Amino acid sequence: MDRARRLACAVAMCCAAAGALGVPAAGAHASARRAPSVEVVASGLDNPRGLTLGRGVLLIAEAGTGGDGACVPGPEGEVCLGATGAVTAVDLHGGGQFPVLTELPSLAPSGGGNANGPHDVSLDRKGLYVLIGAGTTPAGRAALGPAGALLGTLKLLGRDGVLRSVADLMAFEGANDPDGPLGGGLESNPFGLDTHSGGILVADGGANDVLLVGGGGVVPLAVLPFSRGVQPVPTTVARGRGGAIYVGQLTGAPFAAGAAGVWKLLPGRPPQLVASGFTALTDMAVGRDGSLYVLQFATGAGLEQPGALIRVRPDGRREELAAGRLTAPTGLALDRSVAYVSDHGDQPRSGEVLRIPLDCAATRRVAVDASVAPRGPRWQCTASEYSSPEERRHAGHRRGPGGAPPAPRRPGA
Ligand SMILES: [Ca+2]
Repeated sequence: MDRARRLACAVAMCCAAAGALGVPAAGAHASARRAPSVEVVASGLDNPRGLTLGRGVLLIAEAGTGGDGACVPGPEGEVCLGATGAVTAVDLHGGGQFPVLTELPSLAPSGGGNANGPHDVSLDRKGLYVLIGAGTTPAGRAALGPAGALLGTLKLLGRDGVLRSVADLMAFEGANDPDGPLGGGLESNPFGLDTHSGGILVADGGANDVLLVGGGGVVPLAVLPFSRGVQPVPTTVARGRGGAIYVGQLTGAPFAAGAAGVWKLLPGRPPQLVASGFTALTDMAVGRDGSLYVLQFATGAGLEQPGALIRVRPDGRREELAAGRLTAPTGLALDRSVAYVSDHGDQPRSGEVLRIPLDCAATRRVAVDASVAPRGPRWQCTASEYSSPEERRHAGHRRGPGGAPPAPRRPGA
């Protein structure tokens, strides 16, 4: 089994048997445009995962490389504990990487790839939240002793520098097992975090549920439905306009191309599939214009590389950014005109974070579904779809959508 597939199984924990969601597969790429200029802003990372932006700083969760501590069975064999998980910061103005948190728990097989450990980070007014994965059972964590006690938890590094406990998600799984009636088993591997207003959201890939954390408690919001025997694993959760909650998924083995979807959670109703045709989502974010950016760990069946970053416009059009440039990407953060992506996210020591321009002209159209594919003989960026006036000028934009000249502006209009 290749490393991509191993990571997916580490996230999914014992993915269920063969089968796939009955949704359209990703179709042909078209309209290649000029290559985007992708930059490496951080390197030498150990299994880099989720990202968050502070003022001039990018924070990176590193799942570590495991270690020579106690060992427990994992989905691909034995995994061993080490204090190699970390949160690393990158100074986006002055450059340089420096540690923010070190010696966090990490579980990994021999070699240190596909680790489970710090999986996501998020900032709010209280400080830095750190979501620590596990990829094991409550009994497995207990067998690791005190050194493994932070696996499967959410911590908060307060502005006073003190690391506090927010929630014990492994304990919640052990006591409640929300997907138990579906046969999901007792496992926890929290992977995705969102701390925007309205409460803290966690996507637990091992437990197959989305959780709301707050008020000293944990509330299960949703268990994604199984389909044809496949356990769809929620890996990412993000809030959209109006407080809507979106959940992205990594499907189970055999990881059919185009089988992953984005679901919208609705109070008191089953999750609603709102976008389909994706492959193995690891992160997701909502842009300033309401576009949804989804990060695919892979593009091919069986998690064949490369990965992909797809922008889904509010009108359904899809574009791929940095096409062909990503390898096993695992984390995404959006700034005004760029995306930051954790790349080689299943690798020890060779993980990177890339800066990718959101320039509309640097993307290529992705025809995923005839019902949402752009129409007309030629797709063209509209003036408002460039991420900055500089990009608009650079692309030489002079005409409106469909080749029509833009409406003249009246002074004072
Ligand atoms: Ca469960």
